[in-house]
Amino acid sequence: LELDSALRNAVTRGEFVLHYQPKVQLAGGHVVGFEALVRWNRPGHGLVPPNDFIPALEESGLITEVGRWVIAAACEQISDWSARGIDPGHVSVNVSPRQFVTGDLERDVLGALANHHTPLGALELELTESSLMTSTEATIATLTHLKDAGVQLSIDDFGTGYSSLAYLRRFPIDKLKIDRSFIREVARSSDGDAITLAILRLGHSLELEVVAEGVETAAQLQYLRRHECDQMQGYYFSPPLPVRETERLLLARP
Ligand code: G
Ligand code: G
Ligand code: MN
Ligand code: NA
Repeated sequence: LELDSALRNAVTRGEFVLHYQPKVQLAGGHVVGFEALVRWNRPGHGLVPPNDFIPALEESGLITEVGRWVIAAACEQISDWSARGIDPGHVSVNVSPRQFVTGDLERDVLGALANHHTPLGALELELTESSLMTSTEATIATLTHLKDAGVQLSIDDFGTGYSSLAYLRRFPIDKLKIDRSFIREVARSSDGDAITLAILRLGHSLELEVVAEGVETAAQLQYLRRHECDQMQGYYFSPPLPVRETERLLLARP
């Protein structure tokens, strides 16, 4: 396939870039971190969004290699900012289930942290529920080792995957990210409210931080603040930004 062969060379040709979407603390309104989101600067095509190539990477297995690049690039960026006195808070990267199964996630992450002397606690991994459903002793060991190395762990798109919640106790998770399909319904339908409230209660009773994704309106923000959601991310505050604009935002911070 043309797409596959173009993707195969994209890492070595340095065609991937990361954009950074701010995460805002609802109490106080300051930026406390960013989600790193990959884009492909494909020659002749412009900046290609991840939905157009992540599925192909997952199918071909190339996601392991690209995922390794994403982790290393985020660690390098955190260290670069840190060396220049810029504190981004935490930076999270998305991890595909395949990186657990076929890749050596633990080695990739610990290697990148060491290579770039990344400050402890700055890297966060966003895992999906499906990664955690294929839970083996190896998954538990990997997550425990990462946690011991100061890596924060969150569950992305929470509420859209399998419904077993047992993994919340088995794994050393720090945060839940409420999927934006639920946030969209907040302040619009009572179902959306009920699910969002249930996730907030579940998260807080397990002493996890809860993050809302896809916040687009003031009404959603007010709702989330009233119900003590910890952090929010979404176009209402900012879209994902290229590095330069991310730096501008960090440097403009009071
Ligand atoms: O940035 P955007 O909203 O277009 O991202 C769309 C989807 O692509 C999201 O679900 C996001 O989790 C996923 N995505 C973005 N960057 C990465 C990445 O580095 N690795 C993986 N596995 N998924 C990513
Ligand atoms: O699945 P994941 O949470 O990783 O998806 C992140 C993606 O969501 C990014 O590609 C980003 O562009 C997109 N996104 C971020 N904020 C918003 C928002 O407020 N509304 C919508 N519709 N998408 C958003
Ligand atoms: Mn995510
Ligand atoms: Na998500």
